[in-house]
Order: sequence, then structure tokens, then C-alpha cells
Amino acid sequence: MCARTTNLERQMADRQTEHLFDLIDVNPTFTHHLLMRGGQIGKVLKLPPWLVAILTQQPYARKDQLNLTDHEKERFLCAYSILNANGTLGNLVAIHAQMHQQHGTIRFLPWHRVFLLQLEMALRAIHPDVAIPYWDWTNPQEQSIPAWLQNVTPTVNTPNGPISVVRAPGSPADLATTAANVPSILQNTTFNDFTFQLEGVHDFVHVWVGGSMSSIPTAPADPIFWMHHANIDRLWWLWHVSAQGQGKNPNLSGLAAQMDPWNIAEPQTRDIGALGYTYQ
Ligand SMILES: [Cu+2]
Repeated sequence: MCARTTNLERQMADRQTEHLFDLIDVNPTFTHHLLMRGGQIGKVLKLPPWLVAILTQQPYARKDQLNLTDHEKERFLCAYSILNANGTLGNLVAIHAQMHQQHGTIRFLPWHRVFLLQLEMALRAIHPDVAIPYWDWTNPQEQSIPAWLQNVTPTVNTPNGPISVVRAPGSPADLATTAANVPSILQNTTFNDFTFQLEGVHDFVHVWVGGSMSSIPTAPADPIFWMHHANIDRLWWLWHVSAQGQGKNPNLSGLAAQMDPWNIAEPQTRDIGALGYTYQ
């Protein structure tokens, strides 16, 4: 497990297919075998366009959960349950339970960007067409638990014991009230103000979902955690490419700029295109 993590760390700045190669020691998948054949296979076989896009290393899209087809939902949930069964998910939940100065600091956004990529690389090693969907709770149509997740409450085995996902969501009106802060948050002109306010809204959404999501050591067991954080990551990207946010990054240096336990430095987290994904 340690060897795999080290490989992942080393490759993090590289493109998506190269991340996938690194998982092969521990969880060999047919995706790896396909990607190892790379461009060669694309020349001799006719393949679906989405697979050609992966083989030619084009950025993949994280989509609004509202727009997923039934097939896309099924593929995401299936890959998620495989990562639960093989321990990958439980290990990530345990990392989130540790102290990495990832909450209440200016590391919040870059740290969680790296954290999401860890799960997403593992998901895509199972199903290469899957990305983490985002739950856009700023959209009035999404101000409740998405219907397709209501019965998805897995028990996740972690090194610290099993976590059975439970929820006790608040009212759509409460979620709407909090989400209404987002337009003014996007008007901030300093990174520190922006991240401080966005993290506050993020905290409230955790509390709103309730149950496992309300507690740091258990939250990532719930698939909605990853979709909530993809939305936070998306809002950060929206701000980052806006006139207000352009060129503004967290003022981190030395050890504080290292997104431990991964060997990724904050500057490597700034461009989602370089990390291999986009928001759609
Ligand atoms: Cu967190």
C-alpha cells in the first residue's frame, strides 16, 4: 500500500493515464491493460469516442449530478462500491480523519482538490469513463438530497472500524438561504476572504446533510461528500478564472505548501486542466 501511495505521489502532476498506471501494482484492472496499449490500439481497432478521448489524454468532464444519465449514475456507484470493497475508500476516509491542517486554514481548497483526485483516479481505474459528479446545491432544483442517492447509504470499512452512512437532511429553504451567499462570495477580491467565506458555506452544507456528513472522521464515507466537495472545487475554479480571482492563490510556503500526506505542492493544484479535468 505504501509503495503504491509513493508512486501516486510521484506521478500526481502527470496526466491522468499515467496516474492510472500507478494503481496497477495493487488493483490490476482491465482499464490499465487498455491504457498500456495506448495509441497503438486506437490505430488498429474502432473504439467509442469517449475511450479515444481517454487514450489521447484529453481532459475529462465532471458533470452536474442533475444531468447524469441512469447509466452514468450506475457506473459511478458501481465503481464506488468496488473501492469500498477493496479498501481504497476506507483508507481515504481515514486520511481525512487525520490532522493535515485541511480545515479552517487556507489549505482547505488545495488540500481537498488533491483529496478528490485520489478517489477519482481510483474510480477511473475501475471505470475509465467515470468522474466525480458535482452536487450543485446553489441550483434550486438541487436543494435536497439527490433522489438517486437517497438509498445509497453504504457501510464503509476503514482502518479505524466500519462507518454506516446515515443522514438527517434539513429543509430545502435552509439550504437555499445558505446557497444564496455564493454570488457575493464570488465577488471577493482576495483569496483569504474568498476561501474563508466559501468554507463557511461548505461547513453549513455538511451540517445540513447531517449524520455521517456532519463529522470530519466519517463524512467521506458518504458518496455525497465527494459530490459536495466537487461543487466547492468548481466554485473555486469559477472564481479563479474570474476577473476577481485571477492570479490569486493561497500564500503558502515551506511545509504548509505541501499537501500531505501526498507529495504535491500547492502550485501544482492551481490549474485543473493540467490535473486532467474540467467542469461541464
Ligand atoms: Cu474535509
